[in-house]
Amino acid sequence: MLSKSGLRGWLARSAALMTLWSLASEAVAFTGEKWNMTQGVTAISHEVYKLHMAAFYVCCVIGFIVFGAIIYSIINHRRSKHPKPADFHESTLVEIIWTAIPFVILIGLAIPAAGTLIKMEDTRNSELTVKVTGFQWKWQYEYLGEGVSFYSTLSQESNVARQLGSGIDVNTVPNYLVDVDNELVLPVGKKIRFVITANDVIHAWWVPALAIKKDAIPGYVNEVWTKIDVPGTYRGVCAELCGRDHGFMPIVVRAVSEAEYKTWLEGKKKGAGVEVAPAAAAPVAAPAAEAALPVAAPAAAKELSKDELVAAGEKVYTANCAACHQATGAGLPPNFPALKGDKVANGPAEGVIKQVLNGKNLMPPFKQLSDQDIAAVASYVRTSWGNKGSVVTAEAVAAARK
Ligand code: HEC
Ligand SMILES: [Cu+2]
Repeated sequence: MLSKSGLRGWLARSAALMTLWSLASEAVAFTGEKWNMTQGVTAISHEVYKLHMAAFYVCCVIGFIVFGAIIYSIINHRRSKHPKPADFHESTLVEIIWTAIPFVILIGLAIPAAGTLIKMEDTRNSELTVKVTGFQWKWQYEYLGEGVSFYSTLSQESNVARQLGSGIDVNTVPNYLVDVDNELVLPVGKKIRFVITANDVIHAWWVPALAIKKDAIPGYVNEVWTKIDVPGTYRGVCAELCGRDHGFMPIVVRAVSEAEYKTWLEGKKKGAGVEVAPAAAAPVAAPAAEAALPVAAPAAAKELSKDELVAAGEKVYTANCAACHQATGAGLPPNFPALKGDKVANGPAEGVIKQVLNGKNLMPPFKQLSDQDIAAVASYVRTSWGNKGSVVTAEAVAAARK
């Protein structure tokens, strides 16, 4: 039969054990897929994951020992048990031990981490280089030596839904805010080098599945590399607070087989500068069969009807202009003028082309857009919301660039 105080002690000890047990199981549950860092799809990302888990378990053990000692002391050295506290102090031995142990732990963690860091920095012998440039607020990808370069902006669907008062339930938008118009397509099993920079402010290119998070700094070129093992779509975001639309410049990497990548790259080259719908690049048509067909003229050379031009322009507008001038063309006065009924939009075509190519004050230049896209967006703003301007041709834009 337990005495009253014996029972109390027993209860307290059980409570302490239960607390520790629940903490420990919490920690183990934490390592589950849902909450934990993901393992990623590259050898490096697996190493990073292992480092993360090693550090995590070291923390668990330390936590267990430290909290165990605290709880043990609270229970066993409480005042009701020891009304007169011990009054020892200073112990050289204890101080040496509690300095040496953390030192050993830190070195033990630093050695494997340094090994992985050195591997991450080694961009030698890459088979393909992609230049990544951060813009406010989009990414540009340039396949060096291939003549392929394009911008990757927030998908239209997300962009429309995110506008104030869009009335769209964002839960119905697939991949809301983590989807783009043009994905970065990469081959699996190849060492790919990225050179990362920015055109305006500091951004950071972050794709967790590849264990890459690298600052994109104007005037500097940072290097990093990857070799993706598993085909798939991997999403990331800009990881450096880069201004108002920082949250709206996601990254989508689509890793495909070597053959698929080649087909896609060829498709991009044919459409040089013009957006190629992913369907055109999909590996449905075997390359051989495609070669037998007459080569389609690049989309840029195709004459668009006025309606097609304006429809294309609306897309360019939503992606590039609506943030400031608003989807309704009403702008956000006083800083961002309305284009509805605006004298520049309704004036000579030249004026709009120049405005878009060169920007002005708070408006950035958009010369990175293709002639076709600028012609389309200029036509759109000149003919929408009751504006009475003329449509603009790609030739007029090309002429204005000179
Ligand atoms: C970052 C915000 C921003 C974006 C994005 C932007 N603009 Fe502007 N835009 C401005 C500002 C600010 C002005 C006024 C410039 C000034 O005169 O100081 C302006 C002026 C204009 C004007 C002349 C209007 C007037 O009365 O001065 C046109 C036309 C125009 N923008 C078209 C566009 C088009 C087309 C796009 C997309 C390709 C675009 N803008 C994207 C901020 C922006
Ligand atoms: Cu950014």
